[in-house]
This record gives sequence, C-alpha cells and structure tokens, in this order.
Amino acid sequence: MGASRRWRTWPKRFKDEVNGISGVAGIGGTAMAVGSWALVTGPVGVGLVIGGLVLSGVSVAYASIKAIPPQLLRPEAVAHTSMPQGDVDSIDPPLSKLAIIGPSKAGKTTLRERLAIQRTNDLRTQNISAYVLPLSTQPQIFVAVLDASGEVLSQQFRIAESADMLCIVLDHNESDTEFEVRDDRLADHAKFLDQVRSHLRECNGKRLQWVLVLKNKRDLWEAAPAQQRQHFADFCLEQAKTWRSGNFADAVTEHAHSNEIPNDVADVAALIATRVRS
Ligand SMILES: Nc1nc2c(ncn2[C@@H]2O[C@H](COP(=O)(O)OP(=O)(O)O)[C@@H](O)[C@H]2O)c(=O)[nH]1
Ligand SMILES: [Mg+2]
Repeated sequence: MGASRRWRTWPKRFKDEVNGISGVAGIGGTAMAVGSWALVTGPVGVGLVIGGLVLSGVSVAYASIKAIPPQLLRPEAVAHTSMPQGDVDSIDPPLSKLAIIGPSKAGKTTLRERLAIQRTNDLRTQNISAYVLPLSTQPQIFVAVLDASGEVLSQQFRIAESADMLCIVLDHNESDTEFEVRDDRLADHAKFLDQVRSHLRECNGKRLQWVLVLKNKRDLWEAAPAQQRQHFADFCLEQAKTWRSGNFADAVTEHAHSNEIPNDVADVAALIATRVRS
C-alpha cells in the first residue's frame, strides 16, 4: 500500500515548481539549446544543444518529483509542532487556518506562544510558519495558526490570503512598557491594514469566516490618560467597522486583550474554539 497523498494537488504543485528554481533551469536549458543551434555551428554547437536539452529534461523530471504531494498527516501526530505553511494542506482531516497579522512588535508571536502555552524560541519572526494548535474541546479540535514577520508585507499578505480566520493584532505603542497612545503607531496600523485589504480584494480570495480584532497590550494602554484611551478605542472601532463594511468576513468582532493576562488568552482560545466548531 502506498502512503495516502492528495494527488489532485500535483498539477498545481508541478506548475509552482516549474515557475520556481527548476523552471528557471528548464528555461535556461531550452534557451541554451535554441541559442546555440542558431549561433554556433560544428561540434561545439551540437554539444551545447545536447547539454541544453539534457538540462531542460532534468529540470522537468526534478519538478515532477518535487511536486509529489507529501504524505497525509493526522493532526494528533503534528500537534504542537511548527511546519511550513504549505504543509498544512497535507493534514487530514483538513484544518481551519487562523492567520495572526499586524505590524512588527504588535504581539503576534507572543499571542501564538501563549495560546500554545509554550515558547517556540523564535525571538524575531523571520519566516512564515504554521503551528498546529490543539484546542481544549471535546472532541479535540485543531487549528493551524499562521505567523510571519510583521516587517515583510508579502509574508503578511500570503498568510492572510490563505486563512479562514484572521486575527488582527492592534496596539497603542510598539513598546512593551509604555502607556502612551501614539498617533504614529496608529497610523502604521491603519496603513498596514489598508494594504492587507487591498491585497485581499485584488487576489479575490475566499471569504473569511471571522475577523478577530484584538486591542492588545491592555495591561499598558489601560494606564494611559482617559482621553488617549478613548482615542485608541475609537481608532480600533473604526478599523473593525472598515473590515465589516468591506464585506471580507461573515463576522468581525473586537476585543480588549493582553498577552500578559492569562484570562484574556484563555478567552481568545475559547473564541477560536467556538468559531472553528461552527
Ligand atoms: N506589555 C505587553 N507586552 C506585550 C504584549 N504582547 C506582546 N508584548 C511584547 O511586545 C514585544 C513584541 O512581541 P512579539 O510577539 O514578538 O511581536 P510580533 O512582532 O508582532 O510577533 C515583546 O517584547 C512582547 O513581550 C502585551 O499584551 N503586553
Ligand atoms: Mg513575531
């Protein structure tokens, strides 16, 4: 018996491979063959043509093999592990994907660690990764939590477009100790989310099931002067409204939150469980 794989994903995987490195070699090989046919005569030309054709053939073969879908994995077998984003598709039964997005230092990775109740020892997030998070439900439900670098917009786009649910992490200040609600930080959030929405509109992806807007670091902003707090609350409300009116999701909800308050983290986990089940 061969291992079970999602063979119908092979054509797309092959196309992606051909568009990638092996494709470049393939095109290069073909160009080499054609170019040398036209330009060089004699044994050198023939040698180059053969070399070019062999290079093209080898890269097509390489892409065909690399495109073989990975073996299907049971969620229990990969619980509490991180994997590349694409590998989530080889989990069976399929998992809902929750992408945590926001600019750098908003608290995305900390949220994922707190939900996971463990450190993933990834100090500054560099790459996209998917973490298989078991929720405390009966029967057990798993969700793939996608995290990426807040500094690399293309990574934020990629996780947002593939997600079923989006968790938007807002904060009042990029610091992890200051109370002050800073306008430049709010402007960064607004600009960031504008870009994400434009991207989602452009890529015309599937409708999100849920957008969760977290007003993170409340352990800090709750200590800011009343007027600043109000300003932050109005800003977050406005953001939630923009997502709602853009019709991106079945539901948009907004919550005060702190990664430093265990009850808040437990509430987020419970909210996720409710949404994944429905
Ligand atoms: N005070 C406070 N600090 C937080 C909170 N969430 C995250 N941080 C801190 O903010 C910094 C950036 O967090 P990180 O999760 O790496 O942000 P990311 O870039 O969005 O992944 C770290 O020093 C965290 O400890 C929070 O709710 N309260
Ligand atoms: Mg991070």
